[in-house]
Amino acid sequence: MIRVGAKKQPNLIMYLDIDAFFPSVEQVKFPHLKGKPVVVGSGVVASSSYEARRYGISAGTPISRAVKLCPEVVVLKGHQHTYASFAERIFDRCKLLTPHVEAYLDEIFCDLTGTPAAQRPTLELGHELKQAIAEDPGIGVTIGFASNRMLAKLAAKDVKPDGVAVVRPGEEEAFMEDRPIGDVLGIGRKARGRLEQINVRRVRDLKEFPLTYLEKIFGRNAFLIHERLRGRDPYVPSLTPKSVSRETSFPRDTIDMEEIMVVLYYLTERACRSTRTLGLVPRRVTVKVRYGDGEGETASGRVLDAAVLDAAIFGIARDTFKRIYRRCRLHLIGIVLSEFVPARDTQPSLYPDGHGKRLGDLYGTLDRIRSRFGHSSVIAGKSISLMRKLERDSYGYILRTPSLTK
Ligand code: DCP
Ligand code: CA
Repeated sequence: MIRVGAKKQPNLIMYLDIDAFFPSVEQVKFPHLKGKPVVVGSGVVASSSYEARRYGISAGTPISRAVKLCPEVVVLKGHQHTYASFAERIFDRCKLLTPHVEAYLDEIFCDLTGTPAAQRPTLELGHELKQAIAEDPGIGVTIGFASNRMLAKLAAKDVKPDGVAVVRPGEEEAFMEDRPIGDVLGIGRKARGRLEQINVRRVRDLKEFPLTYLEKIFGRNAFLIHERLRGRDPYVPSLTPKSVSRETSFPRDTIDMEEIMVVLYYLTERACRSTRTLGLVPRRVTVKVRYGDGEGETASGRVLDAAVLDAAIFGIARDTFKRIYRRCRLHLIGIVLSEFVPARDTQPSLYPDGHGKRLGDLYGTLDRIRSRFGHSSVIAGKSISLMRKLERDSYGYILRTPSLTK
C-alpha cells in the first residue's frame, strides 16, 4: 500500500561498544579492582582498563613493559566464557529494542528503523540504555546513533568511553568532512599510505577527486568509498542472523546419557531464548558433537511445525543426537538453529485450543525474567541437576565455550 503524503522515517542505526571490555568485566566480578589499573592478557595486553591507559598501557603493550610503566598494575589472564556471557546480557537488552542486530565480541549494531524506540528522543534513549547497563551488569558502554553503520560507529568512537553521540539526519556529510581518511570504512592502511604520500589526509581532500580516480585506487569499491566520503553508506547487510548456536565442552568427557541430555536441554533453552528475542523461528536444528579422540560429526533435522517452544526443538535435537551418537566419550556438544522465518509469519498450530498461545505467553514471560535476572533465575526441571555439574554464577551457567550468533 502506498500512503500518499506519508513521510518515510529516516533510517536509525544504533552502535554500542563495551568500554575496556575484559577489564571492566573483571572489575564487576572483583569490586576491589574498581578504579585500579587492570590489564587482561598473557604475553601482551589484550585489553587495558582506562586507569591503566593513563600510564600509557594499551592493547598490544608487552606485559613486562606494562609492569615497568605502572608497577601496581593488576595483570589477569582472562576468562573468555565469562566475558561472552556478560556481552550476551548487554546485547539482550539491546535486542529488546529491535530484533535486527549484528554483534561482534563486544560491539553490536542495532537497526532501530521503524521501531517504537526510533520515535523517542535519540539522546534520551541512549542515556537510558546506558544507565540500565551501568546498573546491571554494571559496565560502562559507549553508544552512537546515525542513519548508517559507519557513522554510528564513528560517532561512538568520538565520545569513548562512557558517552552517547548522535549524527542527526542531514548532518552526515559535514560530520565526515574533517575526519582522517582512515576513518572511512573500506580505506585500509595500504590505501591510506598511498594517499598520504600525495598529501591526501582528510576526507575533504579526497572528495576533490573524481570517481574515475577513486576507481584506480579502490577498484570496484570506488563507488562505496565515494558515497562514504559524503557520509552515506549504501551497503546495508542483513542484520538478521543466519544462525544462532550454543555449544559447550563437558567438565570431563562423558558417556553419561542423563548428563548429556541435561546439557543439550540447557543449550536448547539458551538458543531458543535468543532466537525468540530476535522474533525468529528456526526451520532447522543442527546438532554438533565432538568425541574425546577429536573426531566429530554434525547432523540436522527439519522443524516441520512452528516450533517456537523449547520442548519441541529439544525433541528434534535429541532425536538428531541419538541418530549420530557413537556411544563413546563425548567431549563437546552444540546446537545450531537456522533457516529462520519471522515469528509473526507462523501459526502456533502445535497445541490447539489456545494452549499454544498460553505456552507462548509463558515463554515470553520467562524470557523477560531471564533477561533481567540472568538465565539461571528460572531453572527448568530438566536443568536442575546441571547446577551440580557445571560451573555457575549469578550470570547464568557459564558455557565453557562462547556462544555465537552469526
Ligand atoms: N581484543 C583482543 N586482542 C586485540 C584487540 C582486542 O583480545 N588485539 C579484545 C580485548 C578487548 C576486546 O577485544 O577487551 C574489545 O576490543 P576493543 O578494541 O573494543 O577494546 P576495549 O573494549 O578493551 O576498549 P575500548 O574501551 O577502547 O573499546
Ligand atoms: Ca570495546
